[in-house]
Amino acid sequence: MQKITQHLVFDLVKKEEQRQKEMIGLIPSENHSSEAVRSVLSSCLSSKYAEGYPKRRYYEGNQVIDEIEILAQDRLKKLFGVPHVNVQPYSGSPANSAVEFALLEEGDTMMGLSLSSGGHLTHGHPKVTFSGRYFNSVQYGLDKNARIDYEQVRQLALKHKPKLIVAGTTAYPFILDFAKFAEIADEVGAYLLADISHITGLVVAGEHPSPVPYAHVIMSTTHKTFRGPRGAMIMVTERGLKKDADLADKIDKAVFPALQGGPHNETTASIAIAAEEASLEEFKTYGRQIRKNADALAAALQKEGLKLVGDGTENHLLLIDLTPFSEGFGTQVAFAMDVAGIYANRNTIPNEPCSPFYPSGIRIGTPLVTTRGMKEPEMTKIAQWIARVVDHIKGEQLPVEKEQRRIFLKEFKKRIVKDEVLLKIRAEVKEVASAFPLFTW
Ligand code: DSN
Repeated sequence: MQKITQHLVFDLVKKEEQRQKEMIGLIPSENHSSEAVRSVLSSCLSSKYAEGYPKRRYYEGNQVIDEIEILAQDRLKKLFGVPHVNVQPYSGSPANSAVEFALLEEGDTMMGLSLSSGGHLTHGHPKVTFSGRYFNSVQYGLDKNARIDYEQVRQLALKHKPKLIVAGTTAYPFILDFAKFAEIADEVGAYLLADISHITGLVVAGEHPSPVPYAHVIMSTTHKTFRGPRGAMIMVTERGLKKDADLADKIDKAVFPALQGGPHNETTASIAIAAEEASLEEFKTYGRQIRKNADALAAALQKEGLKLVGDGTENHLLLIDLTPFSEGFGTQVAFAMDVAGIYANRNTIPNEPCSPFYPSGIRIGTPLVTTRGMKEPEMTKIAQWIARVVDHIKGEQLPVEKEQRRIFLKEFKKRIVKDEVLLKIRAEVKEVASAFPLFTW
């Protein structure tokens, strides 16, 4: 008889849980979710096929699933004040692809913030993505203060007459001016899609202006600041229905049957739970603390002598500019921080002088640590640890030649996992982090 080795997987899950508890997570797009959200994810709901929409399914036995999906839709409609929500997209990229598929024909023009300026692949990144290959993609960028260049957006829109403008970011530390985007979209008759995946929790908590009065369609993942399961939702606003009475129907048909099959009911149910959690007063406190922590972290990093893109943050996210140390230093710093017990990701900075593969920045954010209950004093400690890591490896220059870089980084990685200074910081991080459960709200 074949030996059952399921315990190997369970052991690895435990190991990952331990890693998360002992380390400090600063990836701004990640979050820990509540016990309720997580328990529904492993329920019997995943055993059911429910292709279609409530009351219009292609499989029998969906009476309860219908109730669940309607509950999720109703809670989100109320929370955001929108007339239509689709909760079936598997995640953010499929959701943006569905919006694009619904609103554009092949070859139509769309506009989005370029990836290197803090946009997203699905916002029209050329050549390698669906949005960049099947549509005529025009990318806008930032001004000299690292903020979205709204005048450039306007000029490009007037010139290229896009059918769709995307307002959304993944590495941008400032408030998005949805009113300005709407003004430009109206001027050229374009649909405005707000991709608020990173900031949904801040919008709900009143810590970032809402796109609801301005956008026609709003897309968000549900696992970032919203703190739900890995999934996504597409909302159609009153303004959207006014522009196009068929908008909701177009979006629904693009999600299913155009791009997806059966919805993940367990995800739908946990989105319903997350929507209720987000409607509570505590969630406002959570959003406020994300912001306070981000400001505290920014101030402490600057006090340690580290440079931030835009000199700080207006949301949950910060970009450390490492060019004062060396160009392309982000990779080494991200590796070394990970050894020191703090995980983040390397990222390009505006006008990146090196390359997207060896960028000069580190992207960090406060949603994860705030969910754990950390506050301003911990932000000061985190900034000091990061500064110690950077100071310790600051001579580790990336070679110029491509093959040399690969060899250097391989050697560097091998060397730093045993580095005593970094391992000492790791022990300090572990002591502090272990005192904070993963989810405290
Ligand atoms: N991968 C996400 C992020 O890290 O920002 C965006 O989809």
